[in-house]
Amino acid sequence: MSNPIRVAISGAAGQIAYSILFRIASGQLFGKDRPVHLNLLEIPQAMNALSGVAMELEDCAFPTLAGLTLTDQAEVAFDGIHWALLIGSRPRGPGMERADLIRINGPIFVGQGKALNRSADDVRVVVVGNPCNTNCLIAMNNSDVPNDRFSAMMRLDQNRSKALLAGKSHLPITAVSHMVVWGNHSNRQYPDFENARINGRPATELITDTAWLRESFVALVQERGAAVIKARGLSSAASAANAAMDHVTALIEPTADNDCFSAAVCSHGAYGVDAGLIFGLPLRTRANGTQEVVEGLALSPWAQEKFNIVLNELRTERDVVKDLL
Ligand code: NAX
Repeated sequence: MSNPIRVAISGAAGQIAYSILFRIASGQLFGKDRPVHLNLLEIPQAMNALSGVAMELEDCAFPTLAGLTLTDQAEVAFDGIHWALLIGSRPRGPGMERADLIRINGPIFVGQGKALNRSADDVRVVVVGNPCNTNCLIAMNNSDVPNDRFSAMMRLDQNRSKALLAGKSHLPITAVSHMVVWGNHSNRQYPDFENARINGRPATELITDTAWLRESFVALVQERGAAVIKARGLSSAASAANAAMDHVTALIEPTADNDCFSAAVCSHGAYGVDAGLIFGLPLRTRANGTQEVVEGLALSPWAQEKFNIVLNELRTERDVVKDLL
């Protein structure tokens, strides 16, 4: 077996971590022939719970699990790592506004951004903890790690969108491609059914119910997280962990010729998005493992209006944390 790949996971005693750690440790993400060393980061109050998670990981006797490091210090967790999955953050409490959440979580990502300077040269940083786009913006701006190594997760939104379009058209998930979710992982995101394809054809040719697409579909995707909380009493965890696996895989494996995927990355100005914002964009991974933005997708005036709403939301979030950048 080769040298272990070192993966840091923050919020490692939380719900999403509980769904992803065992899949990574079992070799499902980086391969059955690639040992993995997990650096598990938590806050001091959760270290005891984390020790229980570590016991369970050990008790699985995964051949690919080369070792575990448990810590409440980001500098320790990020030392020499190849991947950082930043899942940990404070949840939104009752009566808390989005701006409050941004201000509470922002400082965490200042410290973690600086600590990422200890990671390996080829590190990739994936932010899942909410508000993930702006947390990613803060970490990126406080780190010497190159901007193109940072991304925030829109994949759950992409997967939710695909499942809905497949269900509506009575076709398998694999029939849906080019599912772009623009902007922010928030309820102002715009899941772009106009550019989606089903069996290679525009989705709007197979699903002709425009009212459903514009009103029901968009709102269902935007509000899906809230619907899960309402039904389950807890936020999406297994599906979020699954999306994080898909997100990492999409960054590693070349994208199929006839597709693209959605992730929030540092804008270079495509589609009129301010350079430097962490914005959900259509991406492709090249054969050499780097990403390119798919340019030239058309937005109807109706779609452009949705796009502008989420762009303005992210500009506002950036303004709220400007002293942290
Ligand atoms: P949990 O509350 O179960 O777990 C979060 C964990 O993070 C806790 O164990 C907590 O102690 C830890 N934590 C808090 N501050 C930390 C810090 N400074 N360093 C290290 N660990 C820290 O939440 P969970 O359900 O696992 O969700 C985690 C985050 O993912 C939340 O912010 C949630 O909103 C976000 N989500 C993001 C999604 C996305 O698509 N981007 C979807 C799912 C999820 O809502």
